[in-house]
Amino acid sequence: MTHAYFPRFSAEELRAHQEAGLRWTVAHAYNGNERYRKRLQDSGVTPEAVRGLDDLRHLPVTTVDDLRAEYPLPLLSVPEDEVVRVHASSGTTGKRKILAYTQKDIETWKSMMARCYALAGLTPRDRVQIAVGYGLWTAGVGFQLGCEHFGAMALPIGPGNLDIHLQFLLDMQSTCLCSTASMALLLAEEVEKQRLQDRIHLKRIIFGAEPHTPKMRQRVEEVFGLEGCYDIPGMTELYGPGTGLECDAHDGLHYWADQFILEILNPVTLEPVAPGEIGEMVVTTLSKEASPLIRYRTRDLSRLLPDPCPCGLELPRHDRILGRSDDMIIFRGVNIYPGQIAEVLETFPELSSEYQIRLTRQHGVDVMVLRVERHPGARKDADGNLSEAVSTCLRRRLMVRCAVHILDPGDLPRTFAKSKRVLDERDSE
Ligand code: ADP
Ligand code: K
Ligand code: ZN
Repeated sequence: MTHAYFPRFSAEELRAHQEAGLRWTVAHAYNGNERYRKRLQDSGVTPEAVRGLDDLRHLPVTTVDDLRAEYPLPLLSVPEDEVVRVHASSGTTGKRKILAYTQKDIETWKSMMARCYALAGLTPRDRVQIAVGYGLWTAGVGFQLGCEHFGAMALPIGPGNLDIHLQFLLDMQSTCLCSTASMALLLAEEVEKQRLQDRIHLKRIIFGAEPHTPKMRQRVEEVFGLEGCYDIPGMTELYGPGTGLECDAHDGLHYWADQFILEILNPVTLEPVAPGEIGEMVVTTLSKEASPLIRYRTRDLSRLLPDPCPCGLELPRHDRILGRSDDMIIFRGVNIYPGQIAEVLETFPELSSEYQIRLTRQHGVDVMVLRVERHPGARKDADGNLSEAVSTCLRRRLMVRCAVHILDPGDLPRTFAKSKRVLDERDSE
């Protein structure tokens, strides 16, 4: 690991650094953005009153509604001539979010991304095949900038284009792939189909943008014979991809606490959860200029992992992103996250990682149908018993009744981007 990319802070130094960043951010937002100033004033907060991390809880939270209210340049806290670029989110949930960057914001993001490549064990000799979207999205640009800054060779292909990806894997002998888990799976399936495994020398995959399951990872690792897979978190509001990375201990993700404060709050009461419990990730940036975040509710669910990491890196860790609080399905009055269904499916070796949930309403009653693919190695004639067993398990674990249909491997739609796991058609009937 190249230490140049990692700040060596003691716990006290990190705290002092975060407190200085918090004070700077509150004053910057207060002076630069009308809406922030009003929100802070309404909560009785002046910048002078914010001294340290204990004051964080008195600050109002910022939500996606605040972004909508100031569309198209939300949270803007610098004069417009300091803005050098905008990016937008893919809008998985509702209206597109557009966020602005200053030159310094781009530099910060770039070094965060470079740190990710360093933690994943890359060197400037690596060839990095980037298979995520370029353009308005942060994904392609983020991986690209960080890769060049780190000094490895970027192969900017973008998503889709399976033929070009295969050609580059073969001809360029790429050593690292950056993609969504869905795209990695799609490529792995194609490589297997064309029996190209022995001619490809991919060592690592960095994947993000969507949750993935251990099964997806295992399948991809097996096909490519990888040294490691690294989960990368990121969101447009917080620069883009690269706000942390899974390390070689493969137990959670280190996050860049020198760039933002992470709180885990109960999404209903907005109080901090007990250490190690699941809650909503709420972030406060420490040096972001164009669109600073003060207690921004990400809607993503995770938990802090308080124990020191065996890899020795002192930066703190959170668990992988376990889902979005928006993805919650309310089914016959029961709250369920797709991730909980995925966890049940994980326990059946006869099933693959690919599933889809369809919700409809029949005679005023919610109906759920789960479609899941059989594992390529499993027997088809056992489908009847299998669907029965899965259905029983879901009823016991999540208290939902649903019909389970077992499909052949490859029957569900594949995507280059984020897989859509839930089709909610209850309002269209
Ligand atoms: P959106 O998808 O809302 O349009 P973005 O394109 O900015 O917005 O994507 C950010 C979101 O993608 C995160 O809030 C999170 O829900 C999801 N995401 C990003 N990386 C991961 C990851 N490694 N694991 C799980 N989910 C992720
Ligand atoms: K400009
Ligand atoms: Zn670690």
